[in-house]
Amino acid sequence: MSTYNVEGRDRESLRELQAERLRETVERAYEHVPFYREALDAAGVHPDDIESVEDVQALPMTTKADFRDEYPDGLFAVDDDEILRIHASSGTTGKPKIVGYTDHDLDVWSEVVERSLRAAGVEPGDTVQNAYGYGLFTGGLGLHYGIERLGATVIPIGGGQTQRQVELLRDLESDVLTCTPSYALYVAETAEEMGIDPHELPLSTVIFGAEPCTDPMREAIEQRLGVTGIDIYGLSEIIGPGVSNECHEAQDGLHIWEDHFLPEVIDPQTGERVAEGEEGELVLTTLTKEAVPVIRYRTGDLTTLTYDECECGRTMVRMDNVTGRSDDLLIVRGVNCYPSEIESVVLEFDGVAPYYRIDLDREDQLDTMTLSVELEEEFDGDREAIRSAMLTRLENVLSFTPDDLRLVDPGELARTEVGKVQRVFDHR
Ligand code: DLL
Repeated sequence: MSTYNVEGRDRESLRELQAERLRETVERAYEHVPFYREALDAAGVHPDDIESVEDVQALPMTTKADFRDEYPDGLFAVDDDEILRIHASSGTTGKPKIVGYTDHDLDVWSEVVERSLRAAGVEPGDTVQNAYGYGLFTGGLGLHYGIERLGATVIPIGGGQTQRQVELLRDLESDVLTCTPSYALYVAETAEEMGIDPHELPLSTVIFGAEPCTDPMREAIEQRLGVTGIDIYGLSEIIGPGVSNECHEAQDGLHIWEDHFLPEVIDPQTGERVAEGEEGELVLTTLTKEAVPVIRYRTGDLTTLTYDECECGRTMVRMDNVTGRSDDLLIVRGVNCYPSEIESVVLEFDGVAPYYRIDLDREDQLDTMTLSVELEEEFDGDREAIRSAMLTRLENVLSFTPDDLRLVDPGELARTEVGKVQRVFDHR
């Protein structure tokens, strides 16, 4: 840890640094972003009031709707000529959330991604195949510059071209693959189809993110590719990938790079902070961003925070991996559940492939759910038996069962080669 002192810094001095940076951020937002000046005035807070990190609680929150309302650049705090790059969120509905970066922001971004890669166990000289999409999505370029900054070799292949992807993994002897968790599985599947045993590839690590990944899904990735799976988290509004990352030493939560991002967890209903270790919505404040400083951003992502020191020696807080978002909640005939809960139950069963989809419909004013789950190629058991066992287990764990549970043949459900996987289709 000695070369990376900031990550093992004692919490008292970290909090002092955060307080100083919080004050600067609020000042910047107040001076340069009319939206924030109005919101801060309305909340009766002035930048000079910020004396400690706890004072963040007096600040107003920023929501996704605020980004959309201020489209395209109402939240920018610098002049156009200071913006070196633009990215946008991958949202599928409404206007995209546009973000900009100054030279300094790009530097911070590559620094936090470099840190994330080191935490993942990547070393200078390694070869990293970057299969996140390049373009407005922050995944491709975000990882790219961090990989170069670390001194590793980047293969900027981006998403898609999966056969080529597999050939390059083999021929260029990539040590690390960076991509979404669903795509990592698709790469394994494609390799098998090409007659290449994924375990024979030199690949040792997959750094997956941009989508939720439950524990059974992670196990499937690790087993099928014979790798260590490391979770990377981030979002465009805050910077992109590299807000937090799991360390390979413990693989027990994602360290948030707290010298740049200040986390809180709130009850999504009341907006109040929850106690340490309790689940709630992650709220992030940027501490060093110039172009788009963001105050108390409601990410919608559900997690918990742990301040216990990690066995890796890093003192920075860990967040639990994000398996759900507050707006993913499925309400079917009055019963609430998250897709990730369904995923965890379904993937407990042997012979089930990590591919499923949930279709919600409305018939005669009643909500109905169809759950389709794919079977493995090798499955030779009794379909009816597994179907009824799965229904019982769903009932026991989630207190409800889908109206229709379809076990489908291998390869029947669509695969996502580019972008983020969609598993829930709400036709209501
Ligand atoms: O997905 C940034 C990213 C790129 C992260 C590559 C990791 C790797 P957005 O497109 O703005 O940015 O989407 C952000 O994706 O609020 C989460 O809901 C979800 N998300 C991101 N990382 C994870 C993760 C990128 N590791 C939104 N686990 C976030 C679960 C994740 N969900």
